[in-house]
Amino acid sequence: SEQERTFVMVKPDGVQRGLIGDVISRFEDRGLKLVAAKFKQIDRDLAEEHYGEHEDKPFFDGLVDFITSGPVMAMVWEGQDAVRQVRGMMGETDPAESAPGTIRGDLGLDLGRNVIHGSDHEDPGSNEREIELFFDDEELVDWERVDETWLYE
Ligand code: YYY
Ligand code: MG
Repeated sequence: SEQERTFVMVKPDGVQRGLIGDVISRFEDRGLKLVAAKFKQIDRDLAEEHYGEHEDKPFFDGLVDFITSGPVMAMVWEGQDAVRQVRGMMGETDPAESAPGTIRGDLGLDLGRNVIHGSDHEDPGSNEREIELFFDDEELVDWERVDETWLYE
């Protein structure tokens, strides 16, 4: 299967709770490669564009309030089938429905405070769109992990 890139962000609840390191460790341990990272405060315009698919939903305003309520850790991770693999590691949208062992299943309890965002494998192109929204091309770093020959056949 293909090498691909996915957009991930530790949300304000995860930052405030000191969970950035835990989330990064899970992706590093899995063998995914960090390609870009940016700790930033999202403004309302960016939040509304990022979550544009949900603009008609009843939870939209609360979601924008939440995601702009404190800094986030925005990242790009690369690997084989990365979009779907990261979604699997995240668990379900609702932490209460997420299996233990997943990020949301281990680190959260409430739907509106679910610690992490990841591009949706059921929305093809969302990864590229989200990466472009948060990062300039020159911020994406081209490098090789020393263990790549041991991670892939
Ligand atoms: O991609 P994912 O984050 O798993 O869920 P989405 O359906 O894209 O919703 C985005 C975001 O909105 C979700 O992480 C929590 C919040 N949300 C909510 O507060 N209430 C809902 N009923 C659905 C989603
Ligand atoms: Mg989504």
